[in-house]
Amino acid sequence: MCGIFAYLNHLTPKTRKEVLDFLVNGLKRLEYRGYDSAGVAVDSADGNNMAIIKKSGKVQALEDEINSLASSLAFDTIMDCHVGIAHTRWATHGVPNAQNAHPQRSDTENTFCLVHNGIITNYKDIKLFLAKKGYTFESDTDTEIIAKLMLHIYKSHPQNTFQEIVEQCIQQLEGAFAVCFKSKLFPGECVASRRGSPLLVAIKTKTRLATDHIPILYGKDFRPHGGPATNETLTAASLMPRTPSTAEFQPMEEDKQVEYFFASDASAVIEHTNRVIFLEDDDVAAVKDGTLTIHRIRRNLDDPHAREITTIKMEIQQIMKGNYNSFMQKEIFEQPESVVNTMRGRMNFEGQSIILGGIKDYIPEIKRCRRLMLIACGTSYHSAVATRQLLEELTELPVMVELASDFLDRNTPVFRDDVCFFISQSGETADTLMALRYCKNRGALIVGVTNTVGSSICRESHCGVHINAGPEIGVASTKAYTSQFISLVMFGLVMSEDRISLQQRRKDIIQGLRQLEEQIREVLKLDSKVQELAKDLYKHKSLLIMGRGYNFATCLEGALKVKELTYMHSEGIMAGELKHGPLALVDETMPVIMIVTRDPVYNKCMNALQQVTAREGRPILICEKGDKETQEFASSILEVPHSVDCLQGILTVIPLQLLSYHIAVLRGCNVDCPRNLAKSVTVE
Ligand code: G6Q
Ligand code: GLU
Repeated sequence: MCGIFAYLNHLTPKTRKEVLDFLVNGLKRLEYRGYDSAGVAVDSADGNNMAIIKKSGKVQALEDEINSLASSLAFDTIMDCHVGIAHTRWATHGVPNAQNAHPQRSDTENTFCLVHNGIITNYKDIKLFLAKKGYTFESDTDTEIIAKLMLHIYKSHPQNTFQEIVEQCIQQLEGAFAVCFKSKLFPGECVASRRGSPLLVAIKTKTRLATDHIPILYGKDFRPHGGPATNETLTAASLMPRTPSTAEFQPMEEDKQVEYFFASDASAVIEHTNRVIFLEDDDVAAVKDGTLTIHRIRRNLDDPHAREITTIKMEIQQIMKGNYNSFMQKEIFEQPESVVNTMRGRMNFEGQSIILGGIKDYIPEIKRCRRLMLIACGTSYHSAVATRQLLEELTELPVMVELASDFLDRNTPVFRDDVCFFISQSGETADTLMALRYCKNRGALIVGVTNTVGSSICRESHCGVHINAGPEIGVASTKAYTSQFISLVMFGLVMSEDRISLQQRRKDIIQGLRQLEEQIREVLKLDSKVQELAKDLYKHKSLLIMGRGYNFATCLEGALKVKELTYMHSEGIMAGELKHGPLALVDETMPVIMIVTRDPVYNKCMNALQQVTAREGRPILICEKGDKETQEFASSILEVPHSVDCLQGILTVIPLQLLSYHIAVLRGCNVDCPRNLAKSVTVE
């Protein structure tokens, strides 16, 4: 996830400084989507080449760099027609530094350059192919192969248009992407496309546009080999504005003035125009001579004739958060996509195989170790608790789960043949980092599991898994948790690949992973029901969440969410421990949530449920859909779809994320920035 922004002015003279300001401000609006490095490409001052300026860190660092280059960039030069592209990155391949920042380029001549959001899963194959053809690479990104591939296609088909080259290029790409290209060969032209990552085109004209749709040109009936267009084409004339007073189009010279913006979301363009087209997967949008065309390679029966130009009426803040009231709420609802991104390019559902590129070379060594240690803090620690049981089963190794802070307090013995996993969304948590160094000093193999490429934990690990959940802005961790959970499950699957006795189990889990996206969508539909429950709960002082086995981690994580967001007391209780103390808390007034799913400890959970109801407790139940027998004892129920036991925790935690969110709203708490807490805890 990252921010793409491009600006094209056609017959609308702008100084170079104005163009750069547009680009940088566009990036600032998108910074919430990714912020580890940033870059821009504009025409060079002499107009014969491109100037690509990149900087690691926030957009501010890029802006400072641009300002320091003021004289060589010729800020005051006026450009009538120009294309600038810009990017703020959230690294997935290659650490955040200037070299890996975007735009990435095809060659030192800057023949083609592009900005990219997403992950190209077959980049290694393409890189190999291009390397054989003599191409060399200057970054560690997956993105760079796209630039080189563009050049390669161009060299093979020099007669092709810019748009055709992009069309051929994206046909070779697998994975998710939004891309926006600029080329030295095609000045004044910009081409963009998307598959799986968002992208829009915004149009600004002086007066009202004469059209509210852009016809789609389909490859089959549209200029097969550079011949004339046979489809309805959108000409500069039809895109031109007309003055509101006349119904007739009047092609006056000034009406040809048009500006286009390409952006990952509308927050970056809304200050310029509210007329936007949301591109669909595999659309190729091209601007040439001030005219926008949208192309698709082939036409299916139900495909539309045109893309609508919509008028958006949202405030910037609202757009950044989508239709959500807070980043946390948005991140909860992003989970169907973020879990897919965690698995993208790693899980082969057909072949039942999994590759974790960042640790694959270490797997033989890990298989020989004497124990696995999972070390983390807070929510990240809970992802370790959630997967411990499965890792024990799939690896047949002892698995210790440790809170990083406590681990250091104890001078815990660690040995050379230990493998230590450090799980951290930010990759910067001081306690986790200290524990990492402690284990590294003792010779253990260090595996980082983080959401932040290039973070301290990433850099100091021997190998690792990037969870690819995209930036998490809300202090309360939600989508990072489910992605950490899945990353650890995938690790277990890799470790058990050659265990004959575990084949059926692995198949079930892989099948379960495949269904997660849909099942999470279904769980999210509980939102309004959860909101109703929150109305009953928000005035209480305390909330107990009980469960055991695979669902115990959900209790801990749910209680942590409630605590940090609502400032209510909440406790995750291991149901097996009830009789040993916590049962004393239960009476008819104490709010209790119990998680009871059809897993190996179902009967034991039912015992706990009866212990609670016998004390007049009327628990809210999180259980499997249609499980009438269990539901009999509940005051209210939240049904989640059935999954394989070890993945059920991904589905049971979501209602608790939603519940803590709604209680926090009702109590008037700041959801994204709970009091006393920070997103990244860099002090011990
Ligand atoms: C909770 C939190 C918090 C977090 C820890 C560890 O909602 O965001 O508990 O998980 O502070 O942070 P890292 O995962 O970044 O190491
Ligand atoms: N995969 C690309 C990279 O790591 C793009 C990441 C992004 O979306 O910011 O460079």
